[in-house]
Amino acid sequence: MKFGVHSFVWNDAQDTAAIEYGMERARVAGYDFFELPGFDRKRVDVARIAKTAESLGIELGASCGLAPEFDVSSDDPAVVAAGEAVLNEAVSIARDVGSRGMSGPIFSGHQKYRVMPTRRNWDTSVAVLTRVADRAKAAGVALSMELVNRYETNLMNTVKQGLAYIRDTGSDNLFLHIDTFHMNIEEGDMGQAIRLAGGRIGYFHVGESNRGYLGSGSIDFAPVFDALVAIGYQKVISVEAFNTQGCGDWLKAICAIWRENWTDADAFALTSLDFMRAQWDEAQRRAAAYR
Ligand SMILES: [Mn+2]
Repeated sequence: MKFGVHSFVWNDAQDTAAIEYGMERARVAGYDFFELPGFDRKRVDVARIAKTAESLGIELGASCGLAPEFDVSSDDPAVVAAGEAVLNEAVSIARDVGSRGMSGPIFSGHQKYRVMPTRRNWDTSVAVLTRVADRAKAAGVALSMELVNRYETNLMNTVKQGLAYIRDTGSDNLFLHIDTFHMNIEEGDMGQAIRLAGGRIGYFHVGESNRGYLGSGSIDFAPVFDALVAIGYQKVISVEAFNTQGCGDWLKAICAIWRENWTDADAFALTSLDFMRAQWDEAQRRAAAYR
């Protein structure tokens, strides 16, 4: 299993130096995979970070979220077009850093909505992601939509809804990016949700219920890892967490990062990798007893 870590564990990853620092610390901690957030290509030397990743022997993954002015489910066609352009740029960055995938909450604005989603919002979003998934396929990039909780989108929050959305696109290059922090709010049974998603899982985030140290919250991870083993999941499992320096003010507000859950990023990275490896190994051993 490939284990990854989000760049926000160390910093906001918005320039070349910040990204290289995070990548190096991730490699030292023992990770195989490093997740990048969306960034402005003018501030980041994309070719250089691709080369650095290669020399460190760490795989890069790309992700992004959409601010309200780039909401691809909007009723305003100008906002939808702006959002589609952001997604196309994110796919091209993913290709150029050598990432095999691009993930994140990319099907709507990443925000707390105060209105019900409409059929038109859904259809608008589906039409955009159908096109973006096609372009991503041509670029060799698999597109994964992160199912986030009700406070961060209104369009869909569960695996069942995500699968219906993928069916509506008809795409074979659109997958689900699922996250234990969000599932803990939205799914009645995380193991069943993972089994339902099955081969459509493109990317997986491990986050504790309080976004703090893994094991310090209320999530029961054993059924989660049992389900990942049961479906034969073979992609990447990444820990996602933020410190208050780890993301900009906009994302801090969206994700309600109001206090430090931990301060030593390197220690957080090390213990998270140990935790995920132990959970994975224990799930393998439990499964082996019934083979
Ligand atoms: Mn996540």
